Amino acid sequence: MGILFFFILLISLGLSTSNQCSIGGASADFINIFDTSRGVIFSRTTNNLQGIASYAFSQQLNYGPYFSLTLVDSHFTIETTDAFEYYEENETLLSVAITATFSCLNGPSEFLMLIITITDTNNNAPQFLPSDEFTYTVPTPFPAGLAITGCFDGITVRDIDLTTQRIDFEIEENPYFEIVYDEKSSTTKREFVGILRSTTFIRTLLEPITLKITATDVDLTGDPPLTAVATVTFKGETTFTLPEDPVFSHPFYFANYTMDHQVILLEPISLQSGFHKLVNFTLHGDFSDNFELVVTGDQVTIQNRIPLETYILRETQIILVIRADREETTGDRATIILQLPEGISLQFEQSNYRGTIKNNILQIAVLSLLQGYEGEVVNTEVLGEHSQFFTTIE
Ligand SMILES: [Ca+2]
Ligand SMILES: [Ca+2]
Repeated sequence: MGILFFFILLISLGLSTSNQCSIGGASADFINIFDTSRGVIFSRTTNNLQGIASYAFSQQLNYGPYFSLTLVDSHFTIETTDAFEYYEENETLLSVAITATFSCLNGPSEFLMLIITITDTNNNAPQFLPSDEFTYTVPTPFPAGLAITGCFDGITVRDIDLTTQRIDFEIEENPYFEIVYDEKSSTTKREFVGILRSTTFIRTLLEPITLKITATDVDLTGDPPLTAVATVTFKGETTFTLPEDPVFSHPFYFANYTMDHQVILLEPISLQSGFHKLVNFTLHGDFSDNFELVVTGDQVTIQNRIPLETYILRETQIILVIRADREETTGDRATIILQLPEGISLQFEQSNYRGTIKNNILQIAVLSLLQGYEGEVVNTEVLGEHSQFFTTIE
């Protein structure tokens, strides 16, 4: 349940049984305590010691003293001081050494060394610095995979436990951002830096987004991990916002083409988003030159510019494509299905022609076609009971 924190006190007593000056036991010792230990951590019965002449702690300590040494009524005792409450706050050493010099009732001074090893427990939760609320401005458009927090402005978490190895960061599920532990930036002891990165290209952030982030400690104590929670708010920098992509309200539009060359859309063409006066609508397709677009407000209609030729009208339908484009957008396209009128059939000007035969010559009016002959090769044929006696001349 923790990491040992060695605190060795070696007493070089130079004991001589002749002068009977000793602290009892070995001249060097190891003491194992927990970071949560308080009070007496070492006690020995001594013989003929007059007092503690001096003592010193490891020179690498920042503050202290964290332990007090006393010799009362032949009892040598070491106990924690009030400062030990803040040992993990101020120190990083996993063990501390004490050397002490004792004066004897008879004879020369004696020496002692003790090494205290402290077992770390996970008694400190991670803490976001300087507070648990962060705000970042995202200069949109922002590319994917770059740090929102920049090189020197990561999210710092402090966990003062002696054996904390790193911090596992997590962020609330969202489509834009992730957070990862950045070992390179974590150069201060006990402080761990997380960086926020974009996971996708961010075109705009119209509204601020606030997400929960967590920091969970990873240490060598074997104790359950502790987690701290903070919030981070992302605000878009609107001065560089890209225009919104135009998007048609439907992928397909249907229209009828009438015999008198009118185009009747079943519903007007419009954008469901991204409408702006700078959006440019264009028509594409094999017969796009026959038509033109008319933009009125946020609606687009289509009208005939050059009548479709007859041979085209024999088709059932033709396909046109309309595009909506604007600079710095990807644009959009929709398909217009233009239903053509029924095929135009051949029709004579008259349904009946009457002629006479005089001197074996047929006298009859010219047989003219009323419709359906434009651009077509028309074949004629004479049918009937005496058809073998007649033929047509174009
Ligand atoms: Ca901790
Ligand atoms: Ca601890």
